[in-house]
Amino acid sequence: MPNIEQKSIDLATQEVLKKAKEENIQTAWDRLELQQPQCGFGQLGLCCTVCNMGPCRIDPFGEGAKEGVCGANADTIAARNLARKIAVGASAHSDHGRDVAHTLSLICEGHTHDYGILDVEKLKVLAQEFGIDINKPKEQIAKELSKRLLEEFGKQEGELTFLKRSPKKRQQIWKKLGITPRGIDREVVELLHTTTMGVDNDYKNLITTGMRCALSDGWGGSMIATDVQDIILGSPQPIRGKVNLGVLKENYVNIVVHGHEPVLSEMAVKASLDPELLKLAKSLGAEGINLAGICCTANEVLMRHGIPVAGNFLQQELVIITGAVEVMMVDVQCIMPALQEVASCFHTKLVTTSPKARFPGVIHVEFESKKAYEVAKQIIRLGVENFANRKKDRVNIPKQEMDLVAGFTKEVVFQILGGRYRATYKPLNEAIISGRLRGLAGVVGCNNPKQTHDYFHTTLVKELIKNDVLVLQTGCSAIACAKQGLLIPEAAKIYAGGGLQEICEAVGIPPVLHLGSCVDNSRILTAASYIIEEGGLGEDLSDIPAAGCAPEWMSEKAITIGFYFVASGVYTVFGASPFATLGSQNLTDYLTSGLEGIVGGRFEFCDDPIQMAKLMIEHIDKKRKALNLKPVMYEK
Ligand code: XCC
Ligand code: SF4
Repeated sequence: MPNIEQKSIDLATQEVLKKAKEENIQTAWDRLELQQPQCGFGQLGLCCTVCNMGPCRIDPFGEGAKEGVCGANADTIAARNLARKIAVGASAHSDHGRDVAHTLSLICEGHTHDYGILDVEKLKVLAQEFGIDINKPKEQIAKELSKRLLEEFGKQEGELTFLKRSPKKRQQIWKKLGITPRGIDREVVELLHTTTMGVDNDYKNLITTGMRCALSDGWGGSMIATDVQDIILGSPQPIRGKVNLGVLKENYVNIVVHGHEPVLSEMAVKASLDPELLKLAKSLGAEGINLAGICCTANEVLMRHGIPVAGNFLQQELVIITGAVEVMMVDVQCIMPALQEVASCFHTKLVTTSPKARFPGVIHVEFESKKAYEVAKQIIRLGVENFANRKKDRVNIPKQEMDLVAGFTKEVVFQILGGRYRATYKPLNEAIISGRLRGLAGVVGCNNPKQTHDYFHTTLVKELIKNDVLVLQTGCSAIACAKQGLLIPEAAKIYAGGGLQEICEAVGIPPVLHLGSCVDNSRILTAASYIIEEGGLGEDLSDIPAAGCAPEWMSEKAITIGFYFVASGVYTVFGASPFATLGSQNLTDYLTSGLEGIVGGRFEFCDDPIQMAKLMIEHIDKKRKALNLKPVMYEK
């Protein structure tokens, strides 16, 4: 049994885990132990439940069956299982994108007055990408744009509009391979179709179809989510915030938002400032209402409002176990079913809001864009009224809280880097060309109790910045590094190499830039395209001295993100188990080497954070060499 220090490096997490143990409350770490040993066939990707002749399993090493009842072998079964995960991950982020685009259409039809068009510039940029005339009132532009955006989901032919953002050469590679996504829903459905019994039996072809589906998320659904959220909620700007369980306040009504879609959390921000609710809170003995977030929706309200982040994925149960949370309101994705039981050990009210994501017996207040503010107010009122039920003797809020700076986007990052009047990537490109910066890394993804919580993210990122690699982050990974103080400008002096330090000091940025939630990985794709457009670093995304990594991933969404990065030409390292492909050596070889000659990117599986950094740096150096760039200025 791992001790508490092996479960997490985060002191606040350790403290609450001790409390959970004393009070006999189960967390994900305990349930992981109860699952031991986990199913070996599942771990190898060799369990097939696709049809009712099964379930079948392949014994790759012993004397057991090498084929399922239908004759499917290890390669087919492992690739099919993986393809299904890509489809599910894409459906999650893209369905989120659809809901946001739908909200935009409600705004311009006058069906909701709780949101507006806050970034008119961005609205116009998008409209132009879709060939919409922008010489008309913004509502009219938005109306046409939302229609076109929603059509991207159901399109049957042609190609997704945002693909045009990528370098010409990349578009040609996709065309040649036949992986240019046509419509978002179409790619998900087609991929699922190919995985049913007796359709695609070629593991390589399954991966090809999988890449097309993943691209439809990265350059489609997720990109729509990010960009339309910026339009209707405002584009983030660099902003200070605080992170970790210490952001909960003893004398306040604590409301926690958890999930993914900021159309809900944004309203919670507004409602938490409602004078009527504040008055009620005070009349019930609280000093005020304190809103905090968990997971990606936390990143959204942090990026736009500086709302504190209570923690990342593995802290969702712990935030309740502090005993200080009146309401946790959730929408979709990454919400552990266990929350219901944990909440029942305390006064905390768990409130579901999405018709897509309910728990039996849990309070459900359905969120509707048409009466968004009203719904948010109703939920926060539940919290305020629940304050009196808090058991003071069961409250333990850890002290740990850390400052951070977030709110970087593809637009502002590089404005800050020097383009005072116009967003330009010149200073960034020059920094890489001159060797002041070695390159860029995207470090993203979840937590997983199989790995020491936050240890992989933070160890990897420290090693990268030490070697003058500027790190771009999203999701729970960004929260992990923020907790360890890596997202403040001062971190450069302590952790960064000489070149990165000079840049951070000159422009006042942290060595690790927080770009937002997981749909905002699409910001990284667009930023990379701008880098190529600026010039001097090759012609294709695969030429850039850059690498990606999801060191503590758990969600299917992470797999989809990995695939759209790889299919866009990025070398991408995954920690923990290698997607359960191990049972098929052919598939594993294809993902980790075969793909490079085809799409320019490939996967790497690695379970040591220092080694991950080493591999990423090696790749970055390889790309620097191919571009004939000067040696890195401050070689370690
Ligand atoms: Fe979920 Fe997005 Fe993963 Fe965190 S990083 S555990 S997906 S909240 Ni997206
Ligand atoms: Fe078994 Fe083939 Fe059916 Fe899968 S599809 S369960 S391998 S018979």
